Amino acid sequence: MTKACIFDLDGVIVDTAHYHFLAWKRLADELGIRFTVEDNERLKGVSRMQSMEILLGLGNVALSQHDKETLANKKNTWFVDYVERMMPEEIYPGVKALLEQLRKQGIKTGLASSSKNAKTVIQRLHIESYFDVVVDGTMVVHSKPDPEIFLLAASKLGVDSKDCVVFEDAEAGVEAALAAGMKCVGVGSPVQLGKAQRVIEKTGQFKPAELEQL
Ligand code: B16
Ligand code: MG
Repeated sequence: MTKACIFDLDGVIVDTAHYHFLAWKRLADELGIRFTVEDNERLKGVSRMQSMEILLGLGNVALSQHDKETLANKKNTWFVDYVERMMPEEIYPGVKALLEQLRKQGIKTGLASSSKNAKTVIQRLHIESYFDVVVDGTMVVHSKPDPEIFLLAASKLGVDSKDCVVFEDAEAGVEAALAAGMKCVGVGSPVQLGKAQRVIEKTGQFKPAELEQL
């Protein structure tokens, strides 16, 4: 029986995934690396420094650790610029209603984002109070597809993995949820997220009654 729903942030609650893409694209252009929307799928859900490595790998570019960190920080300042201009209305339609319905039914809600900017994003959206627990990229060592972030969220919620359902837009995130022994609803394309128990187009279209059919 589902006792908790754990939500990814970027691409599930709000389209910050697009802001990450724009910031990485700007860096790729500066470095002369060809970087497409398809390439960006591999960056979803993984940490900032792992994303940096994937981007450099695409261009066969080798840099020192210091230079990689400098460039990743630069990308982050561009991403944070987007986040600071975000409006609360940017939350995906139906997400707040879903969170409210889940809680009314006694189901706990958690947020588990690889992003070190997750707290700022949910503050901008005014949705901190909708989650019983928030776990972000500052609190884990291993990023998705490692299950650490979801296991930490479940332990903070006091719920067994088998009773948790994760909502994820990234292939790495679906893998992490399954590795944690949880069920997963993929949000996006079945091409990337086919391993999830169910794939939906938009988070807001999901109904709590569907949890028991997973
Ligand atoms: P930051 P999520 C992830 O967030 C993004 O999907 C991923 O593209 C990004 O690299 C990662 O956060 C780290 O973000 O640079 O802000 O720390 O999808 O797990 O909510
Ligand atoms: Mg995501």
